[in-house]
Amino acid sequence: MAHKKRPKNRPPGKRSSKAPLASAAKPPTTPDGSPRTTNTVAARKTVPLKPAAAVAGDGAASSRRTYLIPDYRLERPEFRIFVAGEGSNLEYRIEGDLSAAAPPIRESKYLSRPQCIAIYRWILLNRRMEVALENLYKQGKVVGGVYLGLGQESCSCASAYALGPDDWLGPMIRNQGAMLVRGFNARDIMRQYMAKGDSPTWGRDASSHFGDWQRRNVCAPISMLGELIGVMAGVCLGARLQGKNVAGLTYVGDGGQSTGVTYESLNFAAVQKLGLVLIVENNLWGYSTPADLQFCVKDLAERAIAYGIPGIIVDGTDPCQVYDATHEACERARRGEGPTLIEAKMMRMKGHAIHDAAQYVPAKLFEYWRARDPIARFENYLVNVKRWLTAEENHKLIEDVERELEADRDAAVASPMPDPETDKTHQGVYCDPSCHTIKPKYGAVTARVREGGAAGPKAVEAAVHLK
Ligand SMILES: Cc1ncc(C[n+]2csc(CCOP(=O)(O)OP(=O)(O)O)c2C)c(N)n1
Ligand SMILES: [Mg+2]
Repeated sequence: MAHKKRPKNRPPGKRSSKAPLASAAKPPTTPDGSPRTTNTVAARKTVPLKPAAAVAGDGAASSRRTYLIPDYRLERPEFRIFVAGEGSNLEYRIEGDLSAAAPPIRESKYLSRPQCIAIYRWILLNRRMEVALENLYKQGKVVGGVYLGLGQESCSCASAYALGPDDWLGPMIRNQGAMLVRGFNARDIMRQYMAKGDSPTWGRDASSHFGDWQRRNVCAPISMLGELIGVMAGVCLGARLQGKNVAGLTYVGDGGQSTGVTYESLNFAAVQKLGLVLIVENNLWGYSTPADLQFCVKDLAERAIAYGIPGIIVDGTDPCQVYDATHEACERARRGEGPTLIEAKMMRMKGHAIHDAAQYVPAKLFEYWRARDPIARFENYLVNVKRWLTAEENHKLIEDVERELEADRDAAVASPMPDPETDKTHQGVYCDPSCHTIKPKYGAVTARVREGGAAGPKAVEAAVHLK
């Protein structure tokens, strides 16, 4: 890791007054009053997000530093997956303590009762829609594959819920819950999977590969892992050129974050102080590769240190933690203070796609995360812990979601396939100057014209390039 330069006028060993006093080297000591489970740790006090700043030691140890990465989790599981056996007996095994009871939901600093209930509803709808999609696939009605976010619904829904009307979303294929929150309906998502003629892309593309840059501020998912990060950084830059700082929320997996474009895009966003909010969805698997074979850092949030931006860890199955971290990151983005990296730890509870039975995953790992199911835990929180929903209200809410979903599914199934006579699938692939105008969304574009006008590179730059 590159060493930070010491400000010229500060003697070695003197701590910067800007450096946070809390050191990551010290274990957290302040319980927040939440009940503990066996390996539940007291949550560190949440602190306003600042770039992961170095805390230098004194005297001779001044070259050693530790960094502050807030961790909102109420549980820090310690286990590792490793390869064992040989030849055809090769398998993944798991080592560590998997016996702890599930942690409680962490109380949100910002969410009100109706907001929590709204998020709960989105999470339920997300889950029920994916169950319906799985059934449609098994009935042979889906064209192509189905990619599910089972176990990750809290992360998708609660993060998108933190966006404001002028902010932007760049979902990945597992973030269908985020698309629901941003205003797409389950009917359209199901039509899209079945390649129906009235689906958002008229049957031209499969799965959740569609967006809406005109009304909902949503960029379509991009399959090439990491590429959305640069696109969302560009969205934030575009808005900035129009005089507005917006938050651009996107996601990348534990596997996808290893790509070069992740580094390039995040570094660009950091240097330009763009409002990118990147959630690294560490769901422990990238295809059949366990996270332990994908990277060596303990927590992916640590990567933020190298970009000079805030990094934060949340339990991705806890909607309150996800919301709080995303909300804080979005506020930072809107203040023009730059990007944030949020690592959401959770588990992909299905295979990579519906055709993958995930037999390579140790059964004990599924058991462990099944006990941390986002819906069951949030339901318990709302009904039994906070008493914000009575059993009857909860029952009614679930019934409403199911009724809505069934109507959406029936309508999607009844939708026509693309009609060869009026087929639109070949349209809208390329823009030509006559097809539409793209107007600035937030204001007139203002770009600084450098001295001497835009008449080519300065002599000194040209000289550098010619070397
Ligand atoms: C640049 C790039 N390399 C490889 C792939 C093929 N690929 C698609 S999904 C995937 C695994 C992704 O794992 P992860 O990023 O952890 O996301 P998850 O599926 O777990 O949500 C791979 C390797 C791709 N789409 N893009
Ligand atoms: Mg993954």
